[in-house]
Amino acid sequence: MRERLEMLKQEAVAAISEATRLEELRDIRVRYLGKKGELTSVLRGMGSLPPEERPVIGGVANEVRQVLESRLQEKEAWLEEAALEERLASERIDVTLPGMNPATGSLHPLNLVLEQIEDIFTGLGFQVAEGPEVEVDRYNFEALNLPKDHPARDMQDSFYITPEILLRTHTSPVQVRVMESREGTVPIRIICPGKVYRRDDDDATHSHQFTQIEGLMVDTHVSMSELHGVLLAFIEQMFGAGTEMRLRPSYFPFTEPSVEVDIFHPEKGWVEILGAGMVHPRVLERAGYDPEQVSGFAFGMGAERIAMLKYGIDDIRHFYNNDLRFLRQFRSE
Ligand code: FA5
Repeated sequence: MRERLEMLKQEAVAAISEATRLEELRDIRVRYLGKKGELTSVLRGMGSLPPEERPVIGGVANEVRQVLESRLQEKEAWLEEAALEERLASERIDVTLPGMNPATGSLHPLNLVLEQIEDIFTGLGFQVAEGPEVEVDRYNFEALNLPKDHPARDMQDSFYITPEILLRTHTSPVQVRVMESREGTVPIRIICPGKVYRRDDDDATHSHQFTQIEGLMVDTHVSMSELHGVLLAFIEQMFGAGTEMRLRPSYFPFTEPSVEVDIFHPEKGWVEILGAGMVHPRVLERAGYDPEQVSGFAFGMGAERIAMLKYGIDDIRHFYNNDLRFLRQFRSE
């Protein structure tokens, strides 16, 4: 039995020293020292020994167990250390290598301008509202004092989906939607940015799809001078203090009086940027407001026109072509 133990020890020690992975050590431990391991099974056979030999063999077996334990532990520590070294070597980072520059995107110039416009108007106490791009005729025209046979419908050539549904031709229907939702209460101060669609022929300054920002203020004593003041505050913040603005008489069925607003551009001269006016009493009335009690102004500006003036862009089609050479010029860094 002593020889068996001796052999077992040699075998196990050799296996431990040959092991190259921690899992192998775990298997060796189970094989020799585990409950069903070989050393245990040798010890189980001790019952058949004469009583005087049992302590001697027991001592030898214990010694074998201790030797194997300590060899296993040593090897385990060594393998762990080696694994750590290997990981450190493979994960080494060279902090002196030049960095990689991730490609960053930037805001589209139109969004850049829309954000600035929203910032300016929220600073003046306006809230941002939204409305659908697919609109019903009633909101796009009728509630704006443009009945079906009104000649001024020709001012905005439309994309109809059905006789009653169309792509909105301007953001003015949002005026009506907001007034209806406020149910006769004041004050209302909103702007509404969004896409609009017209059967216009595309050229350097016109597009069949473009962006408008509607503005609406309704309160007990709103007059043309408030409209003038708000627009001038906007224009000076957008184009710089001292920028000149002029109001030209114009016509919109939903405002009375109506104006068109131009600003003076050092190279282009006077340029129209928006239409505006005092909300027509009939529009107020249809949206649930008493024109004897409240009044309001409204305006609708073309965002592309503003961006073109601000950044010196000569063709509206640049906004929609996704040419990176154009878009990269608006990176803010
Ligand atoms: C309107 O659309 C009115 N709803 C504006 C309004 C609102 C007036 C509230 C009164 C009260 P107009 O059709 O003029 O008006 O368009 C307004 C602005 O949109 C124009 O000044 C111009 O800047 C821009 N715009 C008009 N048509 C085009 C187009 N095809 N391409 C690009 N911008 C356009």
